[in-house]
This record gives sequence, C-alpha cells and structure tokens, in this order.
Amino acid sequence: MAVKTIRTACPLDCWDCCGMIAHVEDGKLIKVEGDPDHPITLGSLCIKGRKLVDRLYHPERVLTPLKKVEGAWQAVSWEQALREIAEQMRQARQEFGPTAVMHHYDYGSSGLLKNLEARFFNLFGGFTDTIGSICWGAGLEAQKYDFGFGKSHDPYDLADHTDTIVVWGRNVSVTNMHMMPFLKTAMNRGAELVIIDPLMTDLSSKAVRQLQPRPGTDGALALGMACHLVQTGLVDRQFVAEHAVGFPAFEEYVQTWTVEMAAEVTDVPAEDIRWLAERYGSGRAVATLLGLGLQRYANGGNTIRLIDALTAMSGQVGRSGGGVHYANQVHRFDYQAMMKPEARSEYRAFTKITQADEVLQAQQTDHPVRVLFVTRSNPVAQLPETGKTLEAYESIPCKVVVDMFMHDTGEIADYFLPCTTVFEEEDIMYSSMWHSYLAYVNRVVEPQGETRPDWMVFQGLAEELGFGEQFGHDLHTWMNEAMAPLAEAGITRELLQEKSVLQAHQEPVAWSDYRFGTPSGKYEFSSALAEAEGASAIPIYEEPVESPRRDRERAKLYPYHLLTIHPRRSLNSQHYHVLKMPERPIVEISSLVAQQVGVQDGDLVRVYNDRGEVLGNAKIVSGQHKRTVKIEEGWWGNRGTALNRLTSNRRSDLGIGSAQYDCLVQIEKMS
Ligand SMILES: Nc1nc2c(c(=O)[nH]1)N[C@H]1C(S)=C(S)[C@@H](COP(=O)(O)OP(=O)(O)OC[C@H]3O[C@@H](n4cnc5c(=O)[nH]c(N)nc54)[C@H](O)[C@@H]3O)O[C@H]1N2
Ligand SMILES: Nc1nc2c(c(=O)[nH]1)N[C@H]1C(S)=C(S)[C@@H](COP(=O)(O)OP(=O)(O)OC[C@H]3O[C@@H](n4cnc5c(=O)[nH]c(N)nc54)[C@H](O)[C@@H]3O)O[C@H]1N2
Ligand code: SF4
Ligand SMILES: [Mo]
Repeated sequence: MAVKTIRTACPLDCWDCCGMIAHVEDGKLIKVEGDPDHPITLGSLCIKGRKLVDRLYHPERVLTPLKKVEGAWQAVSWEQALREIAEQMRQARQEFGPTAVMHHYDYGSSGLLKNLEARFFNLFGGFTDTIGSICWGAGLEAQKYDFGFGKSHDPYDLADHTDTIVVWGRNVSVTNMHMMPFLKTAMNRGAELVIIDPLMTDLSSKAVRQLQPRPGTDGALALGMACHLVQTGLVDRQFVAEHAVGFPAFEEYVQTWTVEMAAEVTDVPAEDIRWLAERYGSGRAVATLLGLGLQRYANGGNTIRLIDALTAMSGQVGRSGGGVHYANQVHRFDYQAMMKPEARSEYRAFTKITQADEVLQAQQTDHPVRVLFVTRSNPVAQLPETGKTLEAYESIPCKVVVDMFMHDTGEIADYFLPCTTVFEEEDIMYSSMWHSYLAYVNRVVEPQGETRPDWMVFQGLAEELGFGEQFGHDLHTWMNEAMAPLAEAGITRELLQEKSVLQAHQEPVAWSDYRFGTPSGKYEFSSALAEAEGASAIPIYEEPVESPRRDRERAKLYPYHLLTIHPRRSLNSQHYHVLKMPERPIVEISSLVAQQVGVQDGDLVRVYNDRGEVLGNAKIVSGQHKRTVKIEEGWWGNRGTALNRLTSNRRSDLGIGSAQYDCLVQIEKMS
C-alpha cells in the first residue's frame, strides 16, 4: 500500500507552530515529520509534535461520550449526552439567567475554529467567561501600554543583524527549539549570547555571561541598567525626544535607583549590571528575547515594562538587529464575526487565574454557576491552588469536559465528550507566539471511534437548544468570515490551503517606522492608558509578594523559590501519559539547599508550604541561583503529583496573568 503524505500543522500551544507532514498508509497515520518548506520551522519537529501520533492511537483515549452515574462512567450516545446537557443548560438559564453556565478554556489546541465555542455561548444568550491569560497575559498588557501591542522582529533579522542576543527568562532550547538555528547563525557570525535566568539552561555554556537574578527581581535589574545608562550619558536622546512620550517622568524615577541598590535587590553583581547596560547603550544591536518565566510573578507586568523601557531608552527599538522579541500579535482575524458577541444579552467575566474564588463567591448569591464547560484545558492540573480549583468545581452541579483523555479535570466531570485530534479535523493554525506564519490543517485520517471536532459538539448542542441554524454548519464559511481582514495581505482560505503556509504579516524590523500602536502613536515610557486602567503610569519595581525582602516571616518558614517551569518532553500536561515517566518529579536544588535541609542526591523529599505538598526525588545541581528549587510542571494529580497544590492563585499586576513562580517553599527529607 502506498504511503500518502498530507500537509498539516502542530496545534500545540507553543512558540513555534510547526508545519508538519503526515504519512498515511491504509488510512492509518504512521508518522509525522517536519515540513521542510516551512520558512521558520524548517523541517524539524520536537518530541511533543512527533508524540501527537501516540496520542491519536493511545489505548487510554476516550472514544465515546461518557456520563457519570453514581460515581462511575457509563458510555452513552451523543444524542443522549447532548440532550441531557442541553436540558441542564436550559434549566440553569431559566432559573438564574445564562451566566449560570460557565466556560473555561485554554489553548490545548490553537485552531482558528476552536473560537466557535464562544459563538455557541453567545448565541445561548450569554455565559460566564474566564478571561485573562495564565500564560502570557502580564507581558501582553505591558506591551500594550509601551508599544500598543506586541510585535517581534523577523527571526532572520536576528540571525543576520544582531550583535548581542539577550535571552531573558526564555528556555529557548526546550520551549522554542526552532529559534536555535537562528541563534546559531547569529553566533557563527560573531554575535554574543547573554542569558538572564536564575537556572542553568542548555544555552548557559554558550553564553559570554549569565546573570542570575533572584527570582522575580528582573525589573530591578532593568532599573539598575537604566540608571547606569543615565549616569554615563548612554541614553538615546534622539529616540526619547522624537519617538517617545514620558521619558522625563521615567528618568526621574530611574534616578531614585543606583546600580548598587539593584545589585543588592537582585543578587546580580554591580559589575555585571554595568557591563550589560553598556552593551545596550553601545550603539551596537542588542536583541532581547523575552520569555514567560520572568513574568509569572505578582510584579510580572511591570517587569516587562521596565525591560521594554531599557531597550527603548538605549535606542534598540525599531532598529535592525535590536528589538524586544516577545509576542507577535499581527494575525488580524475577524474574531467578532466568528464569535458573535452581539448575540448575547448577559455576560459575566471571571478570571482564569482566580475563577475558583469567584465561583465559590457566586454560589452564595442569586447568580450561581450551575453548569461548567471545560474545553482545550486541564485546569485542575494547570491552574494554581489545585485545592481551591477542586473545591470550586465540586460546587458546580453539572460539569462537562470536552477532551481526549481522562485527566485530572475529566475525572471530576459529569459528562466527558470526546473530541478529535488535529489529525482528524480541518482547521487553520495561527498560534505562534513568535513568528507570523499561518498554516493550514488538512484532515489526515478519519476520526477514531465516535470522536467529533469541538465545533461539531457545539453545533449539536446548538441544535438541541434551538439555535442550530444561527450557529451554522459550514467550516469554510466560518473561516472565510474570520479571514476577511487578511485579504488585504492577499491571503484567502483557498490560497492558504493550496500553499499550506503563508506569512500573515511582513515586517523584518518591528516598529521601524516609529509609528506605535499606543494612544500617542509614540513609544510610551509613561502611559495615560495604564493610569486610566488603574496601573502606574510609569513602570515601577515592587518586590514579588513571596519574597524574603517583602515577607520575612513567610520566608523564614518557606525559604526557597519554587520555579515550576515548562517540561522538556511534554507540552504542559499533555504528554505525561505517553511518556515513560519516573514515579515522582525530580526536585533540582543547589548544594546550599541540600546542605541546609540535609538532603543527598536521590533522596525522597517533601516540598511544601501552607497551600500543599508534593513528593519528589532530590537532584543536586550546580550553577543555579542558590535559593531556587526547580520542578517541571505538567504532572497529573491522578498519577500522584498535583504540583499546583503549591502555587498561589494571586494575579500578576497587569493583564490578569499568573504569578505561579512567585512561590516560596520549604523542603524536608522523607525517610
Ligand atoms: N517543551 C515544552 N515547550 C513548551 C511548553 C512546554 O510545556 N514544554 N509550553 C509552551 C507554553 S504554553 C509556553 S507559555 C512557553 C513558555 O516558554 P518559556 O518562557 O521558555 O518557559 P518557562 O518554562 O515559563 O520559563 C522560561 C525560563 O524562565 C526562567 N525564569 C523563571 N523565573 C525567572 C525570573 O524571575 N527571572 C528570569 N530572568 N528568568 C526566570 C526559568 O528558569 C526558565 O528557564 O513554552 C511553550 N513551549
Ligand atoms: N505550575 C505551573 N503551572 C502552569 C504553568 C507553569 O509554568 N507552572 N504554565 C501555565 C501556562 S503558560 C499555560 S499555557 C497553562 C496551560 O494550561 P492548559 O491549557 O489547561 O494545559 P494543557 O496541559 O496544555 O492541557 C490542554 C488540554 O487540551 C486538550 N486538547 C488538545 N487539543 C484539543 C482540542 O482540539 N479540543 C479540546 N476540547 N481539547 C483539546 C488536551 O488533551 C489537554 O488535556 O498552564 C499553566 N500552568
Ligand atoms: S510542540 Fe512546538 S516545537 Fe514541537 S512540533 Fe509542536 S509547534 Fe513544533
Ligand atoms: Mo503557556
């Protein structure tokens, strides 16, 4: 039987959004490879992309709708499941209004058609939404104030024109591996690498220097550098006068700092702060690659604003080889056409991060939550404060999870509706957090069992609820509507399907025209919009909440910073069941921590604070900031480790983001 190849794309919530080629034999997907014609991902896939095939055919995949009856799952027909869920929704709406139905989602798959979920809830009359982003919300909001929105340079600009690459809180080789060839090209040309990360990364040995701030203090580091630029006359006065507003106010604040103060706050030697500041102010090109690690703190939004300000005042914005590479919000779809917000009569927004508190509060009022839908997400594992999430969800009488596997969230549901994987559906991927290419997803194989694409699940429910016609049924029509604004760039659905990959926006150097998206049209060191929205007009430094400088008492009980960073081999919680995993997580600690708590390599340890505890095996590593503890996130509670029992559900300062790394713990050896 001949092998057929079909072009598609990786749906995972990742920096890279790879083009993929699926190899199909006799109706079965035998493997996927990287698409060599994709201009950024250039024919390689990571293990997470390749393992999607294992997820497709995994024996534990749920293939029929399930209903929980007296604590046990029973297979039911789609017809029964949808009829009963629609009935629960109708009752909830009748008694308490449409906001008694709540929807939590994330980006387990980032297909364009996944946005039809919102169309369904809006046509229902409204719902309780969860807003903000547990992922990158703080940074997006920060860049809204500074630049107007997040826009990154083309990676080829970095490869060809950068002199110094500062990787700031991004674990490039692990989470963004397709950046690596661009870094290598730049370094082969002579560009130098600087890492700013409390932990050692694969790239650390390639760097000319690594700065290791105490977790959550990068804002102070940026301020220390800003201070040195001011003191040594290295500010780009032309940029701040012609293309920016608010620099005098920011400069005044900067002058309340000294390099020595920054060194004391951050644990980074003053000499290193001066050295890097001089690179920024040298007139040569410095590209800053921001990650998400440094913003998962209570001060995360201001941290990003302070780094943006450092790059702007040193003349690195709008120039080739420079720039702040963070997000690339340039995919201009018409989401409104797809989601129909005008159709709803009521709406309530909880935040993704604090939804547990808000649900529990709502249950005491006349507007409780009676039905919960969870799509593309595993909130019981991934939201902070697992204990609270469980309590809140338990108070909701009808919970519907649309997913592929019985994970921690599926387990506590009342209905589990099985959806297709990317290989069994047609869609468009636009999910790169970094580059500006769209990719077409062609259906590769027939759906397994009775699985259905999410849109079909919601269409079925819409029919049960009497608004099937308004919901519609033609995926190409939905795609065309959403893609209308892209016609300007010459992109249509047909063309994208024909070519597989197209660039949504071409601009090698972000902001090179100095026309920013802010209200003033300039770069804003001081933002009236931020102030109007309740934030500080200029970016400021505040200590993280769980910090020995801010809360001595807490730090006495829980002296170490816990960084639950993204796992090397899994995309969040999605691959743990297809990987060969140790029984417990590895707890990486420095020799100082090991000595203080009396632990040796391999010992069973308990990592704990007042929110919860987790067991793991200690691994003593050298080089990391000496008071940090690293555990990779994504573990499943139903397989023994609920890591987010340790983290707090406090919000970041801007953008309703997560502060999951703003977390102090203690460690003890178990016998
Ligand atoms: N393999 C893999 N790839 C992924 C994912 C995955 O789960 N696995 N997840 C995807 C998703 S959803 C996302 S959001 C991205 C995340 O991509 P990244 O931003 O790379 O991910 P993080 O793991 O949050 O942390 C990045 C780095 O920040 C460092 N860090 C932590 N705290 C601080 C701090 O206070 N200051 C500084 N300077 N650095 C700090 C950590 O040590 C870590 O090396 O990756 C995507 N890609
Ligand atoms: N402690 C700690 N916690 C964290 C983080 C951290 O760094 N540390 N990182 C945070 C970040 S950045 C993120 S982005 C979140 C991620 O939080 P989540 O998005 O909740 O996490 P995932 O594990 O990626 O789960 C996605 C789920 O979507 C399902 N899925 C995949 N495709 C589809 C589809 O087409 N339809 C439907 N209905 N379901 C689908 C998958 O099977 C999986 O169960 O976690 C956050 N949580
Ligand atoms: S997870 Fe990211 S790097 Fe891996 S295949 Fe998917 S898009 Fe590419
Ligand atoms: Mo994320």
